[in-house]
Amino acid sequence: MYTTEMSKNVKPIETVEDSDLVAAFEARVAADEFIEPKDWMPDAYRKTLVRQISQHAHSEIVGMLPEGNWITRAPSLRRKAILLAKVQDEGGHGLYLYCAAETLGTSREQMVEALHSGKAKYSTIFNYPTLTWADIGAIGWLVDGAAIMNQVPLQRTSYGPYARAMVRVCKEESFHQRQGYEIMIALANGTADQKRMAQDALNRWWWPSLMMFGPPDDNSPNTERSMRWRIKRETNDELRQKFVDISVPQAEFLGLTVPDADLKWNEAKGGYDFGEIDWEEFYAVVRGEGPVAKERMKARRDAWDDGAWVRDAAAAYEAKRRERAAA
Ligand code: FAQ
Repeated sequence: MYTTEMSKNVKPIETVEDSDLVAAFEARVAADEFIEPKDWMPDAYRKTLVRQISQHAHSEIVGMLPEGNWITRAPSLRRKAILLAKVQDEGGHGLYLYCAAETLGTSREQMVEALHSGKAKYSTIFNYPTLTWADIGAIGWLVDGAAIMNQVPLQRTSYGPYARAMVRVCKEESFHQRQGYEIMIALANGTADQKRMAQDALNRWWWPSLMMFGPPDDNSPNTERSMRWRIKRETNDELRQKFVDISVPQAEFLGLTVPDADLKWNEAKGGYDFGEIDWEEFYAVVRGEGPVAKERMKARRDAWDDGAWVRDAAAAYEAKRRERAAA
């Protein structure tokens, strides 16, 4: 995998980089200053950011597929217009994020190539199929809900361009979450069949949504360093717990049942205890064995190939423009 290969090349910063520069960098991070593209930064910080931001960008772009698939089948003009706008927003998020990663010295072509060759990751959640209209509600409610939980702290991530991209992304994600929850409200209060559909979607999306936050902290190789460098501001488990605590009352309001027999309010911790996540499933999906992983990658590769003429035309236009300017 592209990101793992990169991290294999990470040299121990204390031994290979000027310790004064590292100390000055760490002091700036500790003082909550933003690090900007032209500032000195440890090689491992740059690589971690490229890994995380490019993975995030790929997730937004691949994430357009499960919902894009429903635009032509949305049940009304209003729902169609909203879904179209949402899917376009996700495309925009991918573009801001690719731009943020490019400021670290990697090209968009390199990132896209890493995705298409299977070396780069994207979120596990987008490897599950959208079987019914209720899945569009569940994605907005739970997937965008989980994305917001993870991304609100990223507005304060230590790398300036990533933090600033996140401010706009979070505003849009918040609309996405509401539109999904509103679909769920309509279905949960609709006919018995519609309510069953909503419950079925919750049953299928609940556990994969919890997996979006990544492996448990004690099995998360990147968390410790990313927390120290304030790339991540909260750990995977902290965010997952917050997500459960917010989402369970929302499910209750809908009159739906969270598919977890072990779910129980824990007064002492002020949060819910919940059942064990199927980590084998998570790692299988990370390895590219998700239910619709092949279909997702094929769609992305085909879109890239189909767009070749646009890239060629843009490059030819730019070459002519430069020729004219030089003449
Ligand atoms: N899927 O050491 P950690 C969205 C990998 S956006 C796949 O804990 P880290 C919007 C991880 O890369 C959703 N791989 O890693 C939307 C690492 O492998 P590596 C995306 C995963 O980076 C909504 C290894 O496991 N959001 O949904 C996953 O410290 C609706 C070990 O993990 C972001 O990307 C996973 N779920 O923490 C769009 C947010 N989890 O690279 C359309 C930014 C972990 O070392 C429709 N990213 N891995 O080989 C982050 O916050 C972090 O990167 C985490 C992972 C929390 C995802």
